[in-house]
Amino acid sequence: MASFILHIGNKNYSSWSFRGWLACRLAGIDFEERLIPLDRPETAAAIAAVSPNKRVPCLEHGSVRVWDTLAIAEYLNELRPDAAMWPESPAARAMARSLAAEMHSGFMGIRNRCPMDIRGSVSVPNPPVEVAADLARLDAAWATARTTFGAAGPYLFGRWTLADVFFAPAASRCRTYGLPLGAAAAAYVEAVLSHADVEAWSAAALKEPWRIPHEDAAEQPF
Ligand SMILES: N[C@@H](CCC(=O)N[C@@H](CS)C(=O)NCC(=O)O)C(=O)O
Repeated sequence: MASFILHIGNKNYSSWSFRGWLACRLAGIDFEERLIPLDRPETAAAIAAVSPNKRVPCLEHGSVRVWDTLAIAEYLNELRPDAAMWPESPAARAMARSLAAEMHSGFMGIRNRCPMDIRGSVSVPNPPVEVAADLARLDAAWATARTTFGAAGPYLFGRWTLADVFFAPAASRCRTYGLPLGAAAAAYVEAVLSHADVEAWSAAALKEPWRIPHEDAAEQPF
């Protein structure tokens, strides 16, 4: 039995579970995933039984419970220093942590208006102002990381790190909603969506039977 258990929500809809799962993959741990379908009568009790804050993802490691994706990322980074989950240099690491924290606490326009729906596909070429503002910030943030630290590869800090993990659901939303992006941001989104772990999660999302209509891209009022 794996010593780590990651409790997650639906792969199609749960953007935080997506980040937690990608962090476990980046850490290189052997983990069992336990999926709790969201938005059903039994969901709240099922999550409360495994997660102190009644949210997923929650990582179980022996008697240790780690909830919230930032805490999961930092816990795994401490346990697995060889996985180099953050960039090497303090300056790059500071930027990577700032970006992950910014994603964690911000981008409410895109998060509220464009729920993650991996299997969805719509076209929103003229997004509402709050989504457009978030896209402009994503474009600038990604460009700063890429031009300052990204020369060695296609990701924000060259190789795949936790910073990319935190933006993976944003990249997925860019594809689902056909959001307008500059060339550099579009290339970064493509690189993220082509990462093997992102492809594996997305493929599993496509096979899920559950639907949450109010979270579907096609149901959003654009
Ligand atoms: N800040 C938390 C957010 C976790 C969160 O909001 N998770 C959602 C799913 S994406 C959840 O558990 N919702 C509970 C429910 O739908 O009943 C984190 O970083 O993990």
